[in-house]
Amino acid sequence: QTISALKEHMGRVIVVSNRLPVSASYDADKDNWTFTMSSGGLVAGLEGVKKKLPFLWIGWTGQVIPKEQQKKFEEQLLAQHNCIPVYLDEKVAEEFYNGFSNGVLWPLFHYLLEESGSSYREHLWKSYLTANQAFADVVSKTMRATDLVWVHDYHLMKLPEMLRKMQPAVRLGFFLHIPFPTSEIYQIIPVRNALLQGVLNCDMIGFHTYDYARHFITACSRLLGCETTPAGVHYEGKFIPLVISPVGIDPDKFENELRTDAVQKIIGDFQTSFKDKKVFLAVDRLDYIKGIPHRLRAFQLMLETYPEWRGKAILIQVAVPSRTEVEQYKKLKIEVETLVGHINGEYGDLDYQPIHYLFKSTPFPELCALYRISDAALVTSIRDGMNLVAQEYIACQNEKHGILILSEFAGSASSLSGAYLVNPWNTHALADAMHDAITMTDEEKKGRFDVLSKYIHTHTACNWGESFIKDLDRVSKASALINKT
Ligand code: GDG
Repeated sequence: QTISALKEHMGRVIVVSNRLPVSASYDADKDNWTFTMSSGGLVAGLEGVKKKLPFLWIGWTGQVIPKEQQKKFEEQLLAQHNCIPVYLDEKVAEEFYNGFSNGVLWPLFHYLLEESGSSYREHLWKSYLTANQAFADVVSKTMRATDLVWVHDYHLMKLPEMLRKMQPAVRLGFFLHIPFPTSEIYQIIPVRNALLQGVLNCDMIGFHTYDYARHFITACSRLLGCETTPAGVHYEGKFIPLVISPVGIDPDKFENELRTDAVQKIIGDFQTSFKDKKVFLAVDRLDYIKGIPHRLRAFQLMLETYPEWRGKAILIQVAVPSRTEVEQYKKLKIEVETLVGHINGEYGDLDYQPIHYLFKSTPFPELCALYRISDAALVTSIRDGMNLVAQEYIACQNEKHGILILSEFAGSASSLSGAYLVNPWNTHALADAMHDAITMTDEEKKGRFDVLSKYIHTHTACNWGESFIKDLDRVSKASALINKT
């Protein structure tokens, strides 16, 4: 069944995520808002669904919109982007977003106990609940009985339960974009039962990998005493199926960009600048889950162990500023910049800088050109739900067949066979992997690349979004029927 056929019986797809996919600016002279669309993985994943089905996106604006401007803001946002805003008061937003979501859940779900354990506070949890209720109120006011509501990620784990109370018949799905940790770790959080009960109010729950789903099932069984099967969880008289659905990218977007004259020119410039060099590339938000210090130390060890690469191998590290107000991110920035300074000071000279470090977002054309010209990508997160950079690198490589060095701890390691898998905590193994990547035979490189390229073209973002919606439609129809009988 094609997704367009769903139109016959269903209303709209309502996507709910913490942030709306647009940022807004106001021109007071013209009393006019302009919106810039952001380009995250979720935006790409929903592209197909948006074109084929009536669609709405509900989320927080991420900025304060003065009361007197809200009416105009809402009208324009709806007309131009099918988006509906959730407003949060500044203190609630800070405690819900920086405090609880990014200060407690994010580190815990990525197995970072030190960063998480000490930051749990009762008032942060209260703000998380207040914010989730604010989302539930907007969704409840907006939705109609035939709509499908698809909630995203760790910021909104209580929303399904709150919405279910207000709209018992709502057809509701949830997708977790980050890892769900083993229950041994998960059970640390004081509100462990409340969070599970929150998402179990959905008709279907999605994860990137089989392991995340397995961990979730174990947590439901051990902590809530639910009956479970490998396919899902029994909760309050209903069976909630889990789906394993690793998100993809839109490879065409990258391939089309690479064909433009502008990008071809940038590629030419980079090739001149980095002539006779082997280029390693890393692209991440500056986040402690991405293993940036581990990677820098391994690069240093490679220069130490294989001195033939001194003067000849460089690492370009794009580190996009992220969550800059959170203490751990400030500390990480200092650690990374100290290491970069140390390695460049130690191994560089007047004609050679080993690490090119950029603390800024790179424009899309430059990003594609960097993916294209580099000999190997380093995706060496210490934990990562999936990681889309790994796939984007492959989409841009083409006949160059560069090597993807990929952490065993990234969700994408489960699907990207063909990648060179490493344990980022093993500095020696990572240093050796770097050396191997730039000395590998063309034949092996091509073999690995062909497998990866086939995968990213068959498991696209668009397929991901469409298949989730189709599955959710099917299971929520079935559960509605069971509930009636
Ligand atoms: C979360 C999970 C999961 C990065 N730097 C620049 C730039 N980017 C773009 C990349 C990519 C995106 O940002 C990053 O996506 P990731 O998947 O790698 O990582 P998270 O932001 O941590 O995302 C993750 C994802 O959700 C989806 O479910 O895969 O595991 O943590 O698209 O291209 N884009 C531009 N300039 C940059 O400098 N233009």
